[in-house]
Amino acid sequence: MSANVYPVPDDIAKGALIDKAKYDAMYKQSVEDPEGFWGEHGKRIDWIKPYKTVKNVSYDAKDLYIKWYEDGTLNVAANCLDRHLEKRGDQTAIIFEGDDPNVSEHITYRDLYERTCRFANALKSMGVAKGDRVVIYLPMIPEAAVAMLACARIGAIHSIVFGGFSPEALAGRVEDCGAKVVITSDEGLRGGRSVPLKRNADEALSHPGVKSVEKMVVVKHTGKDVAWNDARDVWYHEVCAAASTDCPPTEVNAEDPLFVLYTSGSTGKPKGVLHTSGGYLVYASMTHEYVFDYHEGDIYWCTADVGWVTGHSYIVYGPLANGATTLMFEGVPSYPDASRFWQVCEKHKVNIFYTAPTAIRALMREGESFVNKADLSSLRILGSVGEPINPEAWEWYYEHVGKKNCPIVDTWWQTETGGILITPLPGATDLKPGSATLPFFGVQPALLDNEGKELTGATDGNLVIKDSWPGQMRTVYGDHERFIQTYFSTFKNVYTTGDGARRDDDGYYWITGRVDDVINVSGHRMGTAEVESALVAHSKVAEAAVVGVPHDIKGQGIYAYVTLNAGEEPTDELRAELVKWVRKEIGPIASPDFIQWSPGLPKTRSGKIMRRILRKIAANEYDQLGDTSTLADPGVVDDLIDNRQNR
Ligand code: 6R9
Repeated sequence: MSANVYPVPDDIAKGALIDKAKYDAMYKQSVEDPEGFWGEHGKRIDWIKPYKTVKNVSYDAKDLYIKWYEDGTLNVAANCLDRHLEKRGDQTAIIFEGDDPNVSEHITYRDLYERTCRFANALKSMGVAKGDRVVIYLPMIPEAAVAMLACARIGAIHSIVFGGFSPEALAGRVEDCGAKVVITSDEGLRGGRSVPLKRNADEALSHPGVKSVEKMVVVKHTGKDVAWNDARDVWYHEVCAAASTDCPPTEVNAEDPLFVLYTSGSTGKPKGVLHTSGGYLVYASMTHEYVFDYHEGDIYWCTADVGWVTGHSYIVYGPLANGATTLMFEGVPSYPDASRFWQVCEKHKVNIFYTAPTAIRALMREGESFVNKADLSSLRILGSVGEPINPEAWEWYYEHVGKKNCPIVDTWWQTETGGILITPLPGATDLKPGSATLPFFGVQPALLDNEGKELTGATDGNLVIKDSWPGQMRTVYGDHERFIQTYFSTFKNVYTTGDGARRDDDGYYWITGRVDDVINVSGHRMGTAEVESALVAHSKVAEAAVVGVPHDIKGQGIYAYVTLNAGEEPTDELRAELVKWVRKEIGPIASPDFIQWSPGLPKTRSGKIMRRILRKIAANEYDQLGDTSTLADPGVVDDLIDNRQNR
């Protein structure tokens, strides 16, 4: 745990939407009177038929239901577009920044509205109706947002598959949700290299299990020649040109599905996480406004991909519902060089910047000179999401990117939660590097022991949420039983997050990682994140991943994979030095038993380290690695096996 505390800066507190007193009062109301609180805040979006019932929830595994605003009706796209036209039709809704630094485009709310209406009509003409599933397999281009909003406009359910996924992964998802239409592009572009999306989609649709797809819509992006199936394929620009810009929004019920998003669990095939319309939009827009202290006119940039939940809630739905200007970036942080993020911040005068710890560590490794090249004076708020941010990376982000005057909101949440649950609010929360701090309004975290007993005070335990919030997932698509089993069976009458956390004396939460990543060394519980954080705090270490390894005496030993900073020599002396260092940082109990030099770590395409693979290699069970198809670079695995330490 880092000892540093960063109080709310005075100028931020003064201008912020929520200060300390307001946070306390609103939080109190939100948990004492959820109906009153969410009844009031539900009005932040436009309803066609206003709701009378706010909340109707039972967490009882035998009779489970989660409903918010259940008798209200609305249209999500109309909330993101139509209602802004009068006041901000000419304001930029989306800034597109291409992979190529010379390509960018401003799209106004009116333009986005018209594009969405045209494409919605085009989808209708292909027979897509309310409740039908549409798979979106696109790069980070404005058409991805248009496609999402067009589905929402006609009540169709979108399911985005990240453009980095393989044909196999795409096929599995298309089959599971029974999509009628797949939307893709000729190619994607990332870091100057093209990705054959249309070819992948063709291959996916040729899988024998995929029988539901009637049409494939193809966006011409790079202009590359692609194979064509006349009976099935249509060009996006052609169907849009033929369609009208007049498309009345379809009225949907608050509990009608908005999207399905597949996410991997600890077991089995990916789950289709289903989110509905009303509660999700209320929660995404409200968290976007308060967590990022969003003010009218701010330029907001979330670097996620729309293929992940962060892109859904915090590139598209939250910001657009709030009438914000949201930046969509097609490229990668390292292209053309490691200053790209900062160049983009300067170019578009970004005020709010939201990214992932893995990106920060990678850029930190390249040194400050890349940050210092850019004018970052427009930045006001920084954010982090996706994994625990180690204090070392936090401090670097704070000092070199934020110049010590931008609060960092470390936002903890999950695909399942729809929006941010535990987070600082810039004007209300003193920061501690590495802590996601305090719950958002309406969120009641609790820590349970393994028997399900609630723990009080400063302690660590299984992180659960005691009551529902409007953005919560409603079911696993096509498998409600799995939903109940996964989230409501381990512990009774709570939502089980699968994460562990520690609460400190100030009531701050420190996420320690997935509970299956907790290791037990001689009867002492230790979060792998804690050891990683210690290793990364060493000046020669760029990144570290720690797993438990079977140990005859201790039960579990500690196995560390370490990536050194560019130019550092991997020597036995340095190994010994790192062991000493960790003993010093945490204590002898945390001494790594093995340190393996690893030039690369196995990561998913969203940047999460796949510890399952690291555990198998450490345990010498590298013949049982399981599915490695979701790895960004499967090649790193061979190197790790060749150089394993525990032979
Ligand atoms: C939004 C997102 C969810 C898992 C979650 C946790 C980890 C996310 C975090 C964090 C510590 C944070 N996680 N944010 N851990 N601090 N600020 O990432 O969704 O892809 O479903 O991942 O990511 O372990 O359970 P998702």
